[in-house]
Amino acid sequence: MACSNKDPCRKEPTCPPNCSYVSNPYLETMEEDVLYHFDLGTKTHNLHAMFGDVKHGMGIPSISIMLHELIKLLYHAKCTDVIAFRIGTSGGIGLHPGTVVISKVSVDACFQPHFEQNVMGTIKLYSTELNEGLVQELLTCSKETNQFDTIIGTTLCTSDFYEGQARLDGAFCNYTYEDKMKYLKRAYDAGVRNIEMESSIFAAMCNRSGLPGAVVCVTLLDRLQGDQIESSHEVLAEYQERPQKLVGCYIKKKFCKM
Ligand code: R2B
Ligand code: URA
Repeated sequence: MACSNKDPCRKEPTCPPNCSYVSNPYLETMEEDVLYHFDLGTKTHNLHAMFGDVKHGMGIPSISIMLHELIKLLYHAKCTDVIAFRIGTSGGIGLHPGTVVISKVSVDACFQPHFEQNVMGTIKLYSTELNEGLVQELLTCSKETNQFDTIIGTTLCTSDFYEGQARLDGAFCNYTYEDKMKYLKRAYDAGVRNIEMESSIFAAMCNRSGLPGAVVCVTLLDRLQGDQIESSHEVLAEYQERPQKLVGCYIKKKFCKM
């Protein structure tokens, strides 16, 4: 990579270190980088100590912890008019891989539209319906950009990638191919078009907090055809950009009016 800086009074930029996600040699030449909108800076804060170990995991427990703290952060920061998006990947049911699903509701393994929260041994049920207006606005965006297939559907949220999603390729499997297909077909008949692992608690916590929320996930495979994710790295990388593109388009349209 060629790094050139014509101003002799300024330090020569060095190429970004390997581990970096940024691609800007000038960052290395700055005495301080103030992240204005976060009210953080490289001189005033030890960003590595504060955030160096940030790695959100997968599934309901991880997103639940993150959302608790995010919702409190919004409160302390006195944020208003916030919209929450869960974007990510999923397994499709009866869809071409690469299809983006905007969830109208997240259902549990029995196709019920609620999340069961066990609080001190007592089960509380919270609705997992998603914001209808947001769903329609996102679909309109997808029609306007018209870059990939996008549908509205019900999303099945599970606590496990293998048995929880009726896969035949886990470490354990004490059901048959026929059982799997019967379950996935029942899911399809109940309106389920994709399966992932975070939407139920996301929807429940959005509803409890009053945050309008949307779940937008791309499908990586059609579960009626198989269990293994076999597309190439390049294809999967492109698929994974699709929910970001759709939500990015919504944000631009809604908040960047010229
Ligand atoms: C979708 O993909 C992940 C599992 O591979 C999980 O986080 C999810 O919801
Ligand atoms: N994520 C899931 O949870 N399931 C899949 O099949 C693919 C991605």
